[in-house]
Amino acid sequence: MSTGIAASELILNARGAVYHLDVRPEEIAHTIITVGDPDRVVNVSKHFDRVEGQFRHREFVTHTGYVGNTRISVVSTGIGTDNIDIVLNELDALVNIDFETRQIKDALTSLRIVRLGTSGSLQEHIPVDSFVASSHAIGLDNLLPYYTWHNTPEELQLLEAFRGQVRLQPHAARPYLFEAAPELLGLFGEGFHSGITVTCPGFYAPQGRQLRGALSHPELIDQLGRFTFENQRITNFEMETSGIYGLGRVFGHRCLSLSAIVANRVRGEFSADGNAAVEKLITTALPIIAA
Ligand code: R1P
Ligand code: URA
Repeated sequence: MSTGIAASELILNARGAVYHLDVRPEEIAHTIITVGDPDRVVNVSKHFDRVEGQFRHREFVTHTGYVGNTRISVVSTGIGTDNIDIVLNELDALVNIDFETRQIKDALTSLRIVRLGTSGSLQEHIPVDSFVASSHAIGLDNLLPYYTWHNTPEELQLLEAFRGQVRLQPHAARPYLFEAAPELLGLFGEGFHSGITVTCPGFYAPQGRQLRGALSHPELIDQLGRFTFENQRITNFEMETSGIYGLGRVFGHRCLSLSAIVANRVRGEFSADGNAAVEKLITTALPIIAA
């Protein structure tokens, strides 16, 4: 029998926990909520009926517990798809690699992963403090090109329309696209706008914000807001969803991203109380995720 995945590739610490998350296989649930902000983890787990474990390493905080009979782990990712690479790989390893033998398991587990995050709206009619469920993610970041994956014909059509209508700078990463898990998206109709979410490789110029650094693509917000294909529009942008949907496809996990809109970039408005909007998103989504 082979020695399995090398110690340099699947890195385990002294307590047998995976390197960045510091979580052991028995400490993670199969329903996962991801949040960007480590301080948001407790704002989710305070609504659990019981918390059975709390883990923290760097920006990765994990609380595992129960809502009713549903075991849930809430994990902070920090900001950006580079962090999503770490979190999604380590979550997958926790359920699909045997840490004793370092072999991939014969029977694979498909996690349910729901992001509860914040986001900027690209449509005038999607105001601050409203919620968006991301039907698709378009990645302007550079994570997924390092993996191999398959797209559906529908995804490729939408991506081609995007590439035709939104002309990025020649040196920008090539955009990629994935849809949400339909069975999760279907749970969040009422009270949620639904649309395409663009994931950006930064918060300022990559989202068209100019403080002192001049923009190479000043028309970006306008072009994203005007994009349309078969009645589908881009609703919002943020910094993780493409990585979650993309690695969800690579590993066979079911993913959905939900956002509280804290900025409206068409109206130039920012939420007066973004924390209250996020709290409302958590209390709206958690019972549905746990049901
Ligand atoms: C930027 O302020 C951060 O907020 C959004 C973006 O995706 C980025 O991570 O999400 P979170 O509030 O979940 O971190
Ligand atoms: N998060 C983002 O990435 N962009 C915004 O405008 C607001 C939150």
